[in-house]
Amino acid sequence: AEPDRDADIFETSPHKPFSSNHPLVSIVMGSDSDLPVMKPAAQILTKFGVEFELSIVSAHRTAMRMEEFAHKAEERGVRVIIAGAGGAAHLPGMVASATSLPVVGVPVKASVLDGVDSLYSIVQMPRGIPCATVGINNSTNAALLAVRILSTYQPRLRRALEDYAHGLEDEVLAKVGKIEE
Ligand code: RP5
Repeated sequence: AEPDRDADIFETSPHKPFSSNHPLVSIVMGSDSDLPVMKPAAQILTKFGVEFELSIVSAHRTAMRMEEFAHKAEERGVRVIIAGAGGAAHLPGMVASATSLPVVGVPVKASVLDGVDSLYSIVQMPRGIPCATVGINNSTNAALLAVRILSTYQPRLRRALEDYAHGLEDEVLAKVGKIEE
């Protein structure tokens, strides 16, 4: 199927394609074809009331934009970067090398290798420059990890994470109840 390339999510910004003037989390991806995979991260951050921005930053097609983005993120108030990319997915590691902010990489299943190429590219960052890595296409977990990082200094988020976990528990228990009926 044709990837979902709808750009609504990019269109809410005063200085497009960013979507918040005071983002704590920056979601970047190598291509608009990554958007369907990265959208759940935006949904999680919205649910938790965390301001974020979302944009396309390609490590190889827009190398200078990537450098500038990574260098300026901290002074703009960003606290966590979520970076998704497919194929030879160097974006998260390259961004991590140009900032000391925590970077969470999302391996995007974008190629003939089922996303294993992206996973290995991100998780195998050489010693010295860490890049947290979530499962293939799991931008939900990337956003939840970003919320956990922010919750270290925002007690409101800690409570919200506890509620979220209880919600997951309730969902499973409700299913157990149905099976046993
Ligand atoms: C990577 O190449 C992107 O992150 C994307 O996952 C993949 C394919 O990009 P497009 O050819 O769809 O633009 O840089």
